Formats: sequence, structure tokens, C-alpha cells
Amino acid sequence: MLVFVNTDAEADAYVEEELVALCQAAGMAPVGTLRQRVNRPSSATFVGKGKVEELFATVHDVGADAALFDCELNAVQQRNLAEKLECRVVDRTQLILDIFAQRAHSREGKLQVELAQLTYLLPKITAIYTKFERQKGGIGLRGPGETQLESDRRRIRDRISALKRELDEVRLSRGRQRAARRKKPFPFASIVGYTSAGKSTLMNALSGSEVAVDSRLFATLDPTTRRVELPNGYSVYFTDTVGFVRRLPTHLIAAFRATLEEVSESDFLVHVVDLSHPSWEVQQDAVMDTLAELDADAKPVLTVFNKCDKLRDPAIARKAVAAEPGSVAVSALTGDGLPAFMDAAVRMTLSFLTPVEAVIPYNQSRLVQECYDFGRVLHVEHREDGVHIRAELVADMVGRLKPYITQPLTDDRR
Ligand SMILES: Nc1nc2c(ncn2[C@@H]2O[C@H](COP(=O)(O)OP(=O)(O)OP(=O)(O)O)[C@@H](O)[C@H]2O)c(=O)[nH]1
Ligand SMILES: [Mg+2]
Repeated sequence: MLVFVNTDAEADAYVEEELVALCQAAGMAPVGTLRQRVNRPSSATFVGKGKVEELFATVHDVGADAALFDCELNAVQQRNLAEKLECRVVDRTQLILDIFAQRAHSREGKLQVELAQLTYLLPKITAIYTKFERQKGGIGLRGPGETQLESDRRRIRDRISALKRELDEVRLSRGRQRAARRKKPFPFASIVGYTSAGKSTLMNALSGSEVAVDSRLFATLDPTTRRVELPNGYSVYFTDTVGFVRRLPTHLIAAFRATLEEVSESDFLVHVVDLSHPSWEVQQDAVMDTLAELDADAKPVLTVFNKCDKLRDPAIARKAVAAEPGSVAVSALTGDGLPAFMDAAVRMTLSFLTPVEAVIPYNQSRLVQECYDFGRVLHVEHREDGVHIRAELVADMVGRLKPYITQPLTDDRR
């Protein structure tokens, strides 16, 4: 049974469609819907007394196993509702955590989901316990003088600390991998976007990788990185990662730090928008909000309007591209528009390169090789005074070459 609260009529249709999709992603089938505008949530049951009675009747009429509230419930509200409705009561955060728990396969993913679940549970546990459970014995598990509640709380805290320690190691090793890749001259881009926008499909189309694609939400949890060669001989490392959703629970964002650092550490972002979705603008805004939470909203963004093969009117794509400078319209599925995407990616990577001219003395000739490794060499000439070189280089390499740079290149000579 789906319960919508606090939504304005405008957004109703979209909010409902999204919750149904989330529900299905969690393996549940919605059997009914109930709506209520709540200006001031009741501290006991969130919705008013009359609504609780109406809900009880409908839940038992249609035989629902659970009532799913599209909001955050605190522990007291959740317990009271479960008692009054005589069924499981789930809030939005719990639903999303459930989907993530089902999708987590890697060690990193599982650790992060468990951490999110436990940090979600900890503040709720006092209210979840009945008076009896708070006192009942847990012989052998408790320390002296501890109640069951205290000992359970302690065990959850211990587990949270252990998970955080393990995840710190995961982050360190991801950091080391990134540092190793950083030695390469190529920029890093993270493919971000709303869940199901087609990020993994785009990744596969670009790199020939075989990241699992699924019409269900949150198919991808673990990041995958692939090097993609661009038409100008340059390359970019693309990372396909977890999708976002409106009001992504903060527990998840905090717990998925190791994974999401791939996004905040990249040079630029490829934002995939499902242009065939009636509410693509709402989704685009939700992604930008999440990026702001990750401190990644200042990064350069290449917007990709995807699923153009599904558009009834091609003018929609032209309008969207015209309104967003530097954006492209594609179909990751059919491959339509991918050359334009490649050109846009080339323009983006060039913005990370500095054009320079240098004369490298022969006793420093290893720098010549490094120019090839850390950028694009446009022209080389061996003269008496040294190797004259014209190149576009990553910032780090420009620094190393500094003593020998004769002049920065102007744009028309690139
Ligand atoms: N018609 C059409 N369908 C597409 C296109 N791109 C992706 N899809 C479909 O959209 C669904 C989701 O695609 P994914 O690539 O898994 O999306 P994602 O953004 O990686 O989703 P999550 O990993 O779940 O966040 C799949 O059923 C794809 O086949 C496209 O350009 N056109
Ligand atoms: Mg995916």
C-alpha cells in the first residue's frame, strides 16, 4: 500500500510513478494508493487519526503486507503506525536501502550498504524495542548491568566502527589506484545521472565494456573505469557509477563515500539525462542537488541528452541542446549521436591541456619522451641548441617543463 504525503498536485503523477518503480525494484508489487496533504505531521503517526483509520481499512481490504510511506518517518511514528495498521511500515529511506542491499554484490558495496543500514537503525532502536524487549535477558551477551537495549546498541556501534575501519581501507586502496592512474596523461570523467538514465548503456557503447544494463532502478552499484580513445588520439578514463534519485538518503551518500569519491575526484562529469522521461527536468535538478552534496557541482559538466530514439518529436532534442551550451543529444542504445559526443569529449579534454613551446636541452632528453606520455606532441625538431617541441600538456607536465618553455601556444596554432 503506497502512502503519499505532503506532495503538491503538480508533482503527484511523477512522484507516484517513481515510487512504483522503486517498489518494483525492491521486489514488491503495489496494490493500492492513498494520498494526504500533511501540513504539520503528527508526532505520533505522521498522518492524522482519521487517515490512520482509513488506511487500516484499505490495507486489510486489499490484503497489503506493508504500508510504504513516501517520506521520512521517525522511529516513534513508525512503531505507532505498525501497531495501529497491524502491518509492516516502511519509509522511503528504508525502501531505497532495501534495493541497495539486494543489488550489492561486491565486498565494497556490501560494506557500504550495511553501514548505511546500521546508521539508519541506530537512532531508531530505542523506539523499536518494546518495554519487554528492553529488559529481557541476553545471557552471555551483555556486560554487567547492561539491559538488552544497551547491549544491542553497543553491538551496533561496535559493528559500525568496524565497518568504517574496513571502508577506510577500501578508500585508501581506491585512492592508490587513482593516484596510479593520475600518472597517466589522460583526464578522468565520471558518468553521472538519474538512475536508469542510461549511464551503463553509454559506458558500454563508448568502451565496448559489458557493464550490466537493466531497466530496473539502481542496476549499477560498483564503479567501473575504462579508457576510451578519442578521435584526436587522446584518451579519457570514464567511470560508470551508481545512479542518483530524488532525495537520495543522506545515510547512503555518507556510507557510499568510497564509491562516490570517484565522482568528486574526477576532472569533469558526463551527466546523462533521459530526455524521453516526462519529468527529465526534475531528474536533472535532483542530480545537480546530489552533486552539490558531494561538493562536485563546480566541476565542468558535459550534458548528454539520452534515449533520443524514444522521442516522438525530434525538435525536443534540438531545443534541449540549444538551451544547454556544450550539450549533445544521443541514443546510447542505437549509437546515434555518439560521434558528436566524442567531439564534445575532445573539446572537454583539450580544456585540460595547456599548449606550450619549449626547447629541451639534449641532456634533458627524457623530458621529450615524457611530453609524449603526458600530453600530445604536435611538432618536434632536433636542432643544435636542443629539441624544439610544440605540445599540449597536462598541468603537471607543464610544471616539469617550465625552465625550457619558450612561449605558450596561442589557440590558432594548435
Ligand atoms: N530506448 C532507449 N533505451 C535506453 C537507452 N539507453 C538506455 N536505455 C535503457 O534504459 C534502461 C536503463 O539503462 P542503464 O544503462 O542500465 O541505466 P543506468 O543509468 O546505468 O541505470 P542504473 O545503473 O540503474 O542507475 C535499460 O533498459 C536500457 O536498455 C537509449 O538510448 N534508448
Ligand atoms: Mg548502470
